[in-house]
Amino acid sequence: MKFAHLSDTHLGYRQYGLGEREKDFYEVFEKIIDKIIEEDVDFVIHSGDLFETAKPSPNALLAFQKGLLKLKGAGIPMYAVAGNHDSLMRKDAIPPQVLFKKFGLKVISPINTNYMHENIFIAGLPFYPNSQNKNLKKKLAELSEKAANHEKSILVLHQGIDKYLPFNNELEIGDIPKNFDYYALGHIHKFIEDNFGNGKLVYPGSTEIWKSDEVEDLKKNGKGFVVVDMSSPKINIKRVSINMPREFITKNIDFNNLAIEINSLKTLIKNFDKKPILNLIIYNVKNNIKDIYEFINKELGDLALMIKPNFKMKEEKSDLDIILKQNKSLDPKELLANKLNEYGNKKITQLGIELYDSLSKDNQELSSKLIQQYYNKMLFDKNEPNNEPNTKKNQIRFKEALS
Ligand SMILES: [Mn+2]
Repeated sequence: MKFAHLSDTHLGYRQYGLGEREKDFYEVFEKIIDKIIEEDVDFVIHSGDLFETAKPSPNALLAFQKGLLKLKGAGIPMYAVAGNHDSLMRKDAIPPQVLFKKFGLKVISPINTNYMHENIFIAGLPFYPNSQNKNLKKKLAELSEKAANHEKSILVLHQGIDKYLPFNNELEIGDIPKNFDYYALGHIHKFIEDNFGNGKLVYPGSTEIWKSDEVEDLKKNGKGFVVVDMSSPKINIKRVSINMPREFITKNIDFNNLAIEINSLKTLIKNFDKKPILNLIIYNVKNNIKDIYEFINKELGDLALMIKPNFKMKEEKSDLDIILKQNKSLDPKELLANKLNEYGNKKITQLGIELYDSLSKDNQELSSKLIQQYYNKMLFDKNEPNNEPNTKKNQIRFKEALS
């Protein structure tokens, strides 16, 4: 018994507002369906975020309908849960997946939590937000109990788990029941394969680059789906990668070599089938962003679908950098003294150091005494006792002293 597991296809996503990117997502989905049929599997599991939104456009719905009917023609049914993208977080709302029941889609929902595919128990739940955590755990316990009656079982979920997603997760790894054989997960967009419970836990990842930080995962694992073979007790997982329709290129460019680097990029991309997305990080930039922007656009504008430039200014050295360079010491008292010396007034330096000492010991009484003494010495004659700092005369003298 073999099945294909995919997730996070995000049909209808118009990345950067570009129709071309929307089509890329459809193209990848079509390729995946063809590949699944080639793999001659018995059924397919989709772990959510089938669509980008809970109200997909007719184009997105048609792209899915086309793929689903192709599978149906090949005698391959599909089981699916809704993800956070294709659910409306509202009571009694139904996900767009429901539209395809008549086309043979087996929707796994809180009402229809489980199916039998021959001897395999397939159970699951749609995405539950954090606020529904208790409910989710209760439902998981119920499914685990049901699975105990079956020899082979699959749990389908669209959730973040702390072990793989440290922030923004809804479940801890300990919350997942251990008696399933395969955990068909969705939500995390990179490919994850782990041992868990009796068997394997897999996030196939998104099928296209949904966010530019997924490029790294694409390079490492490829984008695509997995084929799971459950015929023998030891589960076998095969990763199937799909060629992406379009390249994402990230390049760091030193402004001092701008012309050369842009030219080499131009040579690289000019024969691409589809215009790439360019992520350009240009560093050592002075105050000429507008000129650089215009230059890049003139050179590459026609060859790229989108250019995302990121300008990094040439760094100005801070005071602290200078002090640290001059003094290799990190002793705060020494650094303070060096800084105060810049005023060229020994008395100020001395006051600063004395205040540093007294305030380090939280001796506020001594500190105010030191300040009082300093200003008395600086502002008033010794012959003029009982000076009150707030008299008008004193304020004027104070200003003169500072100017
Ligand atoms: Mn997703």
